[in-house]
Amino acid sequence: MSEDIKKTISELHIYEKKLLKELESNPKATPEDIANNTGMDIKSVMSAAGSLAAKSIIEVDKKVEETYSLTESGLKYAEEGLPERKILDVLIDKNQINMKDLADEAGIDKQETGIAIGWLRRKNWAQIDKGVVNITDFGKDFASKIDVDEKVLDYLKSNADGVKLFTDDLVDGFKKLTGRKNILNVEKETSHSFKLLPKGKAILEHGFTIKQQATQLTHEHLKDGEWKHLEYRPYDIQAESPIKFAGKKHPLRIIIDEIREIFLNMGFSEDNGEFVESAFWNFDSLFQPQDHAAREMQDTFYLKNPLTCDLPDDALVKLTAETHETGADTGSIGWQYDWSEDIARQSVLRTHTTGISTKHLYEHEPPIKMFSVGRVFRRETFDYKHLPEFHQVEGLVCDEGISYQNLLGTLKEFYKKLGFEVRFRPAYFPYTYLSTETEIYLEEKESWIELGGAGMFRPEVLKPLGINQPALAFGLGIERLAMIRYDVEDIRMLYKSDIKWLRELPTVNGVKL
Ligand code: FA5
Repeated sequence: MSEDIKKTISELHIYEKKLLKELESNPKATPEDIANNTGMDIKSVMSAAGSLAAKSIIEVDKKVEETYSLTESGLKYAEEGLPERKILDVLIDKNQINMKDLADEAGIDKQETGIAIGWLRRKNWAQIDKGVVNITDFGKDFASKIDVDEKVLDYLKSNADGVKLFTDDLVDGFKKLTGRKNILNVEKETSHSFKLLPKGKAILEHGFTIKQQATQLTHEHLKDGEWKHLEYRPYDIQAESPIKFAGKKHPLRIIIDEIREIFLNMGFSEDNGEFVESAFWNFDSLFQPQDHAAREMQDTFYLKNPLTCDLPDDALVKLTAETHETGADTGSIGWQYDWSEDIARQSVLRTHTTGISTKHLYEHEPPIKMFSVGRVFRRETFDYKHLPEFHQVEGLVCDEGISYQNLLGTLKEFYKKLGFEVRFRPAYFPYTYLSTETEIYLEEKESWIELGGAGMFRPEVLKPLGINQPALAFGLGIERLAMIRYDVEDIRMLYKSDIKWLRELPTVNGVKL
């Protein structure tokens, strides 16, 4: 305890010490007393008190006192009577008044009549029937009686300096008046009082001296040798400080950059495609038959503008058509239907990044090692793992001797570098054989979630493109990786711009602020 107290004392600011000393000699000292006695200004006293309170050395008690007085119109009512009283005075003579004559008869402002009628009813002094105001028996009684709010008006008029407390007989009237606008003035006065806590008492018992201390070493101190004689106040390195949130990349951007770096380090080069693509590259070049379910309007966004896209050169189109129809020289019998150029010309928002792989194969000679990151679009309904617009990373390796083993090895290596352990499951894609899907286990959902599709391109894909070497390819979802990396249960969170979540996310993978 004593060591603790010594440390606390050594870290006290001179103002804190002065305040404590004042409380020692006068436990009831107000901030003003302390300011007067020590020569500190009130702001410094309050800031020292706040700091002592934060260290549980003293307690700061705040009291707000309200003083009520009459506003200008309040005073007018006190002198001339409330508008409902003026009407009542006339009603006592006449028993009833026509609504339209009310202001003139009672000598009140037209704007006041609405409020006055409201109070006449509330006080049960009058009732209104078909535009006529009639006095009640209860109202008649008040000819000689003063209502509770009128008593308070009177009281406030004779206490022009203001009233802090109302006696019991005035409380109801006061409440009634607070319900009316522009009658009462309220002045709030805040006062503070301090109380020594056990820690504060222990500090004073231990005792300390008040000496000017240096908090900073200045150029002058060093130049004139003053630094040798100065006493320095130690820093409290445990003191709380406000959390600063640094500007940073969006979590999706962080993971995309990381993915790019991993593939570049694995010797892949980067290619890019366009969001708007022909159905030819998005589907036909991938041996996806023209009546394939994925090509349906309910799965794919077809564009009006541009309505169609150009097809590549005739030889490729012809070979693709033949392969779809009969299998051409690929060893397959194709899909056995009439292939349509018009369908292939349709423009679509690309549904995956795999069209980039086929285009890349057509435009490059093996050996090829290419990756591409980009947005893809599907007519999906939102749910915790589906978005209509998301990112994929596509990968393609083509060379003599490339095998399915290389595909599994590449994917394993990629996910390992990202910090994920995945499993492979056999799958089907019209353009690959063998095919696989990678999955990861989601603890919260107690289920496996699919991360990406992959496979060896079929001859029906490669041959028309003029490729005779084997090729592996994969298309992996990026948002799903981000979900797991950032422990997000719902994929939509990534696009919500939830500022609290974004601020508190690690700036760099795994490094909390
Ligand atoms: C494809 O897109 C294939 N082109 C992958 C491929 C490439 C197979 C090359 C073979 C060779 P799939 O439709 O399964 O496959 O999508 C791949 C991944 O994208 C999914 O595993 C998932 O991680 C992600 N994904 C798919 N749909 C959505 C969606 N609506 N929202 C978010 N992520 C999605």
